[in-house]
Amino acid sequence: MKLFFSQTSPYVRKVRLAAHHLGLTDRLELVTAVVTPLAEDAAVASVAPLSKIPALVLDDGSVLFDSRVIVEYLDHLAGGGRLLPPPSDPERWASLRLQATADGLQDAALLGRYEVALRPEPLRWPEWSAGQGRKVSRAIAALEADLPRLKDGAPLNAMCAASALGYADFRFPELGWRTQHPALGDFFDAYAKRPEMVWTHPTFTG
Ligand SMILES: N[C@@H](CCC(=O)N[C@@H](CS)C(=O)NCC(=O)O)C(=O)O
Repeated sequence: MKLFFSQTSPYVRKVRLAAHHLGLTDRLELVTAVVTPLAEDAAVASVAPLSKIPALVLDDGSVLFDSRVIVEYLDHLAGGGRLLPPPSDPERWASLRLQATADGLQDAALLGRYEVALRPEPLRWPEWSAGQGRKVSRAIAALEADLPRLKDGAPLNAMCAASALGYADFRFPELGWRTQHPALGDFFDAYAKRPEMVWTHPTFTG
């Protein structure tokens, strides 16, 4: 399978963490793609209408995109039920909410990033950026409130949170979120030492 990928994308990182947990890393051929709303990657756009990464091209040529869909597919390939509790377990819905919180943190941080990296300075809108920043802050607080689930819950919980917090650190180190959320900081800093976190760490060249 081909995974359109960038080392800086937190959504891709979540997928790679899941693949590692499931023993599927070797099945993913990483294909580098540089995508922004202003610069599409022709290869990605030709298979995925939104031209976003991650996008996964299966061996039969069909394509899956959106990290949540890809993660579910990988879990299915690995036998199912290894990332999330079953639908009969209320914890499943708590895990999916946690994933939505972490993905939403990434969405807001990415929009904040595009605002400074892509939008011409005269067109920037500080109030809008501040609104994205508030979403990021509330999402981080919500992740800390879910700390027991990050430590002892379904495996996908920590992968989602770690990808999102790693992206916040990478793009907005000045946020200093550990000051207000030291327990979450301790959790993340310990989790970030895992080998799969180290080799999926975002880099400026990725
Ligand atoms: N909901 C999507 C979001 C994916 C996404 O926004 N990826 C970014 C890279 S980090 C992207 O492809 N941006 C290009 C664009 O917005 O055109 C997912 O979970 O996969």
